[in-house]
Amino acid sequence: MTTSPMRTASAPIPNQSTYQTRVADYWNAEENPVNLELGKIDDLYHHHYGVGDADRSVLDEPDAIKRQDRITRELHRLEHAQAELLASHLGELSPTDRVFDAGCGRGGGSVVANLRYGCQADGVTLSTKQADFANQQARKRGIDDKVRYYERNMLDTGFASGAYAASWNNESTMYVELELLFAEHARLLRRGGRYVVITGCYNDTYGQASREVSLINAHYICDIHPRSAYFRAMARNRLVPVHVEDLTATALPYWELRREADHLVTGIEDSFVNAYRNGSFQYLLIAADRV
Ligand code: GPP
Ligand code: MG
Repeated sequence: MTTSPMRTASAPIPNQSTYQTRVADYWNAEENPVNLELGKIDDLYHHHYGVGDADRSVLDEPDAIKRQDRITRELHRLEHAQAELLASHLGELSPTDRVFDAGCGRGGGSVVANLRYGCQADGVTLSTKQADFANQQARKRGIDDKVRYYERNMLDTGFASGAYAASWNNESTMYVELELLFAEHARLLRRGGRYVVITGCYNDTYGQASREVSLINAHYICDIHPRSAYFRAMARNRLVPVHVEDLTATALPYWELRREADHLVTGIEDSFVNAYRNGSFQYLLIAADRV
């Protein structure tokens, strides 16, 4: 007996999950002074934390207004150092190369890459507001012919296969499933291309997610992966690590300073300090070659 396929009423397929829509809502509403006040300094708007030794003498500034300003500048200096560190691992890039910024926020990372290498950059974010803001910044800098931002899903960008010399996630992998993410990076990168991630991950040697890691997840509506998951998912998606760096110790001074910045704190600072100190959480850089 042959049967004919049953016809079902076709339901529209949403292009993003309800979870992703909630994440977009968060970033469309986000206006934390710690992001906007730091970004205003030089129009480099970062959505990640800082690395390196902090100049804590800014806390001793006697003038209250100057003290705030010096703390803001010092935090921005540390965040900028983190962006430069990531960019320094992208490999030899030339102005004809194209790079992909997965989870670009307000756009700072792509601008840093463009200023450093003259390369073209495509950034994606789930947030319309962030994409619009970042494109406006690129126009203001006169680099909008080379640096562009899109409201798109980093797991399914629609960009051309093999078109990218380098790509990265700067603190955005905790919003996605790593297998799906690395499959998309592997598709977009040309053979020999470079992938870089800087991320917070939970430490497998601690066990599972600590209370502090869970608080960070709740704060940002994200799902921090264990360290092991990165290497497993990379190995399955043609991404071979070439450099792995535990940045945890170098990430702490930023948080120890940020938690004293009354004009900038968001309430999550102690969770980061405690998570790093109790060994449950690590700040990691992985650079990998697309083979
Ligand atoms: C946001 O940076 C970063 C994340 C939401 C990812 C979570 C990161 C981990 C390492 C777990 P932001 O600059 O927008 O955050 P904030 O507003 O706190 O400065
Ligand atoms: Mg920030």
